[in-house]
Amino acid sequence: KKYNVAILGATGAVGQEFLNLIEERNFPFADLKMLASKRSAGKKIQFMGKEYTVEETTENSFEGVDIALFAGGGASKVFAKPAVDAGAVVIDNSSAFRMDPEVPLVVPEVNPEAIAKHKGIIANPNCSTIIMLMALKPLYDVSKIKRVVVSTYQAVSGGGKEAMAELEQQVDDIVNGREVTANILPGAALKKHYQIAFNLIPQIDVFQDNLYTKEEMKMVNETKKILDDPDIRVTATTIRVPVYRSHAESVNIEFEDEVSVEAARKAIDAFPGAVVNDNPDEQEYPMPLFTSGKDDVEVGRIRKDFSCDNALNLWCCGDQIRKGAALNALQIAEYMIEHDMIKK
Ligand code: 2RA
Repeated sequence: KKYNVAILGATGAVGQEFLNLIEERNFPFADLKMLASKRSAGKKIQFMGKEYTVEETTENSFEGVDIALFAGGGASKVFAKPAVDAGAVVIDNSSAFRMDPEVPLVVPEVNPEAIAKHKGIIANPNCSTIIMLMALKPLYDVSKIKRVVVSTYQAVSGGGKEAMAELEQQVDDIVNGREVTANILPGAALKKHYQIAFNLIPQIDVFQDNLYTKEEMKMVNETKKILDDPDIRVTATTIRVPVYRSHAESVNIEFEDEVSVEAARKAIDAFPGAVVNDNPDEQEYPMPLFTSGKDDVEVGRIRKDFSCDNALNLWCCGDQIRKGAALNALQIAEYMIEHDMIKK
């Protein structure tokens, strides 16, 4: 069977990765529609030997579409219902529907059983949540997790193509002695912007009344929903770092029972989509430069937390655009195809 696919946000970093992965994974598509904002309409995209013209997304863009891959952003709220009404299943990378009780929030390796409950929309979790859960889920199956403390080191790709270009431009300006400008990070719509090159910015998304950012609360709330465990205690600090496209995370985990480093390594290595890269004697550990462009989330620096009973520390890295967004969404579609869950 082949499926008619629409990509909403085809010209962005995640949209481009959808196309890379569709080709790389031989995704069974028949028709392919490239949808974007009015600003991008008319652009040409060469893909698998064919030229596509980007169309402006309208409520009528989804006639005959089986699978609508939404790259993220505000358009999701506007076009999810028209797409579902037209008969498409929407896999949405934006945060619009993630906490909606009617919408499954899915990491296919972690909670695939949630997919069947969908009512037309399936939400892709936030990239930093996906990457963390690829390390947490295999450990959760060894011993129930009571508490997670995570600090993230998030690539500029999370801010989109513009943020990646801004990092590159700032480094170039610094190296060439030119004045540095900042207009994108920590967020284009925010009133203040700061240099990211050779700097760290402790803000991703807007601040809430509880002094956490939306990004930090996404990690807290999404983890509870995906693990279906309202009791798990999570606290997060999310930081923007001058790295191109892999997020890195330092995670402290408290379990109900003692989990040895060996048991943790074994469980993670057996978990599809996660690999252990953890050999201190050989200075081997995950680094964002080397997980970029790869599917797997790498986990290392696994060690006991001596300050707390039944606790471990670990370090994990994963490509934010790939497993953190486009790959996870496409794997949801693949799972649905494998289990004949998509009406043709
Ligand atoms: C970020 N997780 O890293 C957010 C959205 N991609 O900016």
